[in-house]
Amino acid sequence: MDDAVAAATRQGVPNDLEAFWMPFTANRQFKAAPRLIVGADGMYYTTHDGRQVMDAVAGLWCVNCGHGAPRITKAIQAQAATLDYSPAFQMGHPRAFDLASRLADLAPGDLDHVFFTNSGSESVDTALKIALAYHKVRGDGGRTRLIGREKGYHGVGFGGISVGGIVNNRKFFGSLLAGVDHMRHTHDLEHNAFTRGVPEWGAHLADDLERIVQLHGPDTVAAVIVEPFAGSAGVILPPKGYLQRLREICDRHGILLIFDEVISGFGRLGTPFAGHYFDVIPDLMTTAKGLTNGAVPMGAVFARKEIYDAFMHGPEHVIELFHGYTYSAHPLACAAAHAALDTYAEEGLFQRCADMAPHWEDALHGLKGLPHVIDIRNLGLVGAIELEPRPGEPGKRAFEAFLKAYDRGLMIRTTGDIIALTPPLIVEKAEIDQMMETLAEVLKDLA
Ligand code: PXG
Repeated sequence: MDDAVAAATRQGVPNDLEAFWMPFTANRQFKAAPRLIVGADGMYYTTHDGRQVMDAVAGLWCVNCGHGAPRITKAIQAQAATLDYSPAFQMGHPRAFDLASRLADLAPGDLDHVFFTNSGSESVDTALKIALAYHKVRGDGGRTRLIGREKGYHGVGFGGISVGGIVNNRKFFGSLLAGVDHMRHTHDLEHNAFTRGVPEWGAHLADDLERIVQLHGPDTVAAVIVEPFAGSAGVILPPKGYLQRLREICDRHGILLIFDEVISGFGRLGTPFAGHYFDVIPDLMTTAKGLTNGAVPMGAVFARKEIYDAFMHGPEHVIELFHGYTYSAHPLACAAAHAALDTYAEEGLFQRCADMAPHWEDALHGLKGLPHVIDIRNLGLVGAIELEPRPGEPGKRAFEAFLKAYDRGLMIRTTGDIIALTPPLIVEKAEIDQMMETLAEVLKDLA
């Protein structure tokens, strides 16, 4: 153990846990039995009580290169010592331009302009605003409606929760954005339980978009936003042909298609982006997370050339898009992103993900038949195990699985009664097998 990590374990739990209002956390449960992380390296965390815990979630779907990737650490250190900050508005720094060019090269199709943000939520709000403004600057400002999907997760900004479809993320927060509608989700255990990879059944569910478009009138709709596969709702995979169908409907009606690739981007499916994997190119693409391997907050919105060009009119001294953040293209984030892209390329991590996916699929589906398991889903290095909810206590069984797995040295994620798995792309076969062994013990031990 590294000296600093050892010192942190000796320090143990802070005396007062009260002041920190923890995000998306059961605060009282946590503070009664804290789970603190003091170090991380490769596939493993070190906990405050000095245990090693294997990371089956890549942090929160972001640490695709594994923890503490040396190039990234060094790049951030060097950047902090050279240029800590430079103004984001009316000024630039060279690494931001290089990064945008590299990202444009990595992106599918002509998604070749990049707007930097600091998170997935900001990327989503940015993309929605670009979509609305795009129609406005083209003189088609009647297109103001945004369409999302039930069970969609697009972060926690007001734009993101408005187009998102996760009830608890919406119902406490008032009336949200006006003029938003939602397609039906594609989760269907009756037809698709225990499918390996994408389900054959369900492409027709995309036609719900046509229904909504016709309800409101096509010329009122600005954009449709979906995750290529729904992550936070519990890994819901698009039926074969579904995304193509969305693309066709959008094209037919002049509606922008936005792919939210905050978790599917940067190799999760074995390709740079899910758009490559599914061979469907959106008009706008939101990213974050794996962009910097989670080491510094950063997001990026990719726009097709035609969208960028639509703004480049009028007097040259006038700002074309009234939007941006103090920390857009922050130098530390740019350094981390460059180093993450170097690491992905030099270690061939996207290909590694594709090569590992069959073993992942077999290992994961080996859990079929264990207690409470009602579905198993997989794609790339993503997996989900759906559990039968305990009557009257939705989510409790999976939360107990999370606690039991943590006690046994495995970090998983749960959402409702679904266990989500998405390991760093450096995961070894033996580690996958170890994960599944631990999960099998946990499932057998659950009430
Ligand atoms: N879009 C998508 C598709 C996401 O998955 C966001 C936007 C928001 O990103 P920020 O950076 O603002 O959090 C996300 C975030 C989980 C989990 O375990 C998923 C996310 C975040 C934390 C946990 O499902 N997704």
